[in-house]
Amino acid sequence: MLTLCGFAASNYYNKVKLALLEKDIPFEEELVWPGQADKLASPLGKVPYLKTEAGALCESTVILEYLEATYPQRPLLSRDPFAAAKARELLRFIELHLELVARNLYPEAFFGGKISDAAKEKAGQQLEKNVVAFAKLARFSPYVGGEDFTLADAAAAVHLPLVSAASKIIYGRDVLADLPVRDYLKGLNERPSVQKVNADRKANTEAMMQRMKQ
Ligand SMILES: N[C@@H](CCC(=O)N[C@@H](CS)C(=O)NCC(=O)O)C(=O)O
Repeated sequence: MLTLCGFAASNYYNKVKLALLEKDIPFEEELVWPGQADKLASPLGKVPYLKTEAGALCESTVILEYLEATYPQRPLLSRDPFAAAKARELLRFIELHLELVARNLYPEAFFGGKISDAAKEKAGQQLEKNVVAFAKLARFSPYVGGEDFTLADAAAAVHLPLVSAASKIIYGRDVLADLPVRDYLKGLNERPSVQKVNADRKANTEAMMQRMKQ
């Protein structure tokens, strides 16, 4: 049995959870808060990490690739190498060029902290540029890469809402406003996997906020 370790308020955790649910792979969840990670399983102390019979794995995209290679059912990557590479390309853009840049804003946007004006300006400039590039790759027809739900959607479903929310709070403008992200997310919300991930996220976010207050 696979065990997904982390907490359900985490977007990276939810990316993996969504793929597990979409592929209908049996798994258990183990609640691991920041600072509690097993450093042998995840040397940087980050979540998620996945415990498998062969050992533990960290880094969410590596875990997705492992799941895809190990469980061919309900594929989330095309068998066509080029189409599969295009999905990976989108996934990389979403997590590296959008989420990771927007992440600089989270301490102030979501956690009551403060970031410098210089940091806001730098992230803002990078986001503007990267969103234009992302828009050239994304299709939203109806999935982010085209007709099929892929690993790129597992990332988009959890990362894009945070990019929108953080930019709206910090700049007063959603950097993704010119893309059909809202309708796309609405469509995804019809999937039981996405509904489950979102319901668990909401419950866990409340628990996380309580925990941070204490
Ligand atoms: N590149 C990592 C990022 C994971 C990540 O940043 N996880 C956050 C939670 S969303 C975390 O564990 N933060 C705690 C820390 O960095 O100590 C992945 O894709 O798994």
